[in-house]
Amino acid sequence: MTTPSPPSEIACDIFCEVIDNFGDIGVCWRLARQLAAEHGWEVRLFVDDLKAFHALCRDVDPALARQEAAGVVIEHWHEPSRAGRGDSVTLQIADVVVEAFGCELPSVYVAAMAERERRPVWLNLEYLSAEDWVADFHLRPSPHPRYPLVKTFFFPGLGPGTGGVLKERALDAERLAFDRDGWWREHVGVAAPAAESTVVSLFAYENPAIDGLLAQWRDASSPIVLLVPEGRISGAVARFLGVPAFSAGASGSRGSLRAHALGFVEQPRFDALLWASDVNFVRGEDSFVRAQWAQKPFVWHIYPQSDDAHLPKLDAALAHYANGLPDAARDSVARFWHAWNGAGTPDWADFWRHRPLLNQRAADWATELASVGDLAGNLVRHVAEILKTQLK
Ligand code: TRH
Repeated sequence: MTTPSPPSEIACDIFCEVIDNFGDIGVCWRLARQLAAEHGWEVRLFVDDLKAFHALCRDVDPALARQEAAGVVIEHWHEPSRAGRGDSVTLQIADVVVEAFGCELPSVYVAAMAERERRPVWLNLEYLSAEDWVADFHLRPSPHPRYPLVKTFFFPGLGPGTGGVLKERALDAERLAFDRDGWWREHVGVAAPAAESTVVSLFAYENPAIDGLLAQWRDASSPIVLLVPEGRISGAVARFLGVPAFSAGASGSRGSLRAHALGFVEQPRFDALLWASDVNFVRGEDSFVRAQWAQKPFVWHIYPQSDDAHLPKLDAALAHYANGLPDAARDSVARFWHAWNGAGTPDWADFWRHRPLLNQRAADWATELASVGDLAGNLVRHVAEILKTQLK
């Protein structure tokens, strides 16, 4: 019997089902690009909703069954029983199979995985949670009930012992080289605001707390400049400004508040919005992570779940992020985040009076988070270990 040699180039298939919004494809697309660009993997990304994908990458044509972008092969995954163009005989099975967020792999694909000479490394990439239990469950194996296959849970997280979160190698260098003035002229069409203004970016779901917050910004003692990417909260901003819509290119003022609506940009350009602002309102999973790498104070609108299952996750994130702050500032961040997520009324002045501490904490926290290692690198290391043991 011949011993299979290690693959010279790792082939990886990532399966992504878009539940809603942009987070599922946002995370998968970022991971796929990073595995291809930084680790030299041959990546295929199977996605069931190419329209959501097109918003993040304009090169993706929703009409095509198969295409390539940023060094990643993209397959429109439209038939649940099939994956890719092959049938069950010619189906190509990758060395590494990533099932994102518990989506169900096509049954023919799983059957073919079991028949492959060298069994693929099968990972279930879970949603990010900062809760303590995550470290215990990260990398736990789950044997398949029928096939000789083992699926391993890969848990992103904010603490040691988890899979970490995605971070590109060049991200910090790009942030440090960021041309703020140029960005303002190109993307907002005005000069960058003077230092006495506070620039707020607002990426959020519909939120009943927004009306009160907009009123506080209107009445603020110094200028507030609000940047609103077109999306689910735009309608509320339009109502506050008394205009029919707040779409890309629009702007309006009330009192101390000046608001600009921005178009939805491709994913690699999203970070610049965070770098251009003094405080970032973010949501879901991927923008929440990017706000942490931006090293600016931020407010998280967590993805709401039934039975308020998201609230312990919000508190778990706070326990990490706000941990290094003095008590008064920590309590104020917690109050503001809770209020933005439905518990209480946000008090902007109470939150923003801690600005210097929040700036410092944002930088310190990014260093702490980086010590967990970036998710793509952690995943590649795990796969290398498994492949090594398979060869023994
Ligand atoms: O869009 P989100 O709310 O995504 C999700 C989904 O709802 C998902 O089902 C849920 O499970 C998950 O959250 C927790 O938020 P998120 O994760 O921040 O994804 C938004 C993506 O959109 C992110 O990759 C940044 C990107 N983006 C751009 O590329 N350009 C833009 O202009 C903006 C505003 C965002």
